[in-house]
Amino acid sequence: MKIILATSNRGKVKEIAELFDSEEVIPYSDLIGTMHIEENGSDFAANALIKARSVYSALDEDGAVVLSDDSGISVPVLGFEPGIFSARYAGEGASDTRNLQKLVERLKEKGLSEATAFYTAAIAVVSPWGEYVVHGWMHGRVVDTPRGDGGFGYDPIFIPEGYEKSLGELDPQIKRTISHRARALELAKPIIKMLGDLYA
Ligand code: ITT
Repeated sequence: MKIILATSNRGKVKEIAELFDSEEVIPYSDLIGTMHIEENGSDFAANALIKARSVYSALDEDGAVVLSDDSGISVPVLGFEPGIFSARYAGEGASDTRNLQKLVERLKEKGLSEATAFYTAAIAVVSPWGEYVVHGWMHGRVVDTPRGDGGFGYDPIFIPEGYEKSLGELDPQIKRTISHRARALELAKPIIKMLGDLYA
C-alpha cells in the first residue's frame, strides 16, 4: 500500500521513510507539487489533521492513505514555547537555524544555559475509511550551544534524556529508536496495517 506524506519538510520525509520498512512512502509534492496549507489549529493534533485532510482532498487517487506529522519542541520554563509555532518561531518562513538561534536567545534572556524540554509529534492518518491521530513524545533538555550537524531543526541543541550528546551528534539510529516521531509512528503502524488489510 502506498502512503502519501503530507509534509514539505525534508527532514521529516527522510525520518518517516526510514521508519517504514515495507510500505512505499511518497511525498505529496511528487504527485501534485507543493501547496500552501494554513496551519491555524490550536494544537498539534488539529494541525496534523488540517495537513492530512488538505492533501487528501487535493489528491486524485482512489483509496489514498495520507499521513501527516505536526511536531515541535516545548520548553516549560519559557511557557512551553515555541510548541506549535516551532517552524515559525523567528517569523513566518524562518530557517531552522534562525528558529534555533531564537530559542537560544530566549534561554539567555532568562539567564539559563540549559532547560528541560520535550518534542511532541502528532501523526494524522486520513483515508477513505476514517481519520486517526496519535502522539509521541521525547523528553530531554535544550542547551545554549549547538553541537553537531545531524538531524534537523532544533536537534543540535537537544540532548535526549539518558544521553550526554545532542541529536546533532548522536548516531541517527538512536533518534530512530527514541524520537517523538518514531513513538507516534509505532502507534500509527497498526492503524495503517488495518487500512492496508481493507485493500486486500
Ligand atoms: P510540514 O508542515 O510541511 O510538515 P514544517 O516544518 O512546517 O513542515 P511543522 O509545522 O510540524 O512542520 O513544524 C515542525 C518544526 O518543529 C520543524 O520545522 C522543526 O523546527 C521542529 N521539529 C519537529 N520535529 C523535529 C525533530 O525531530 N528534530 C528537530 N526539530 C524538529
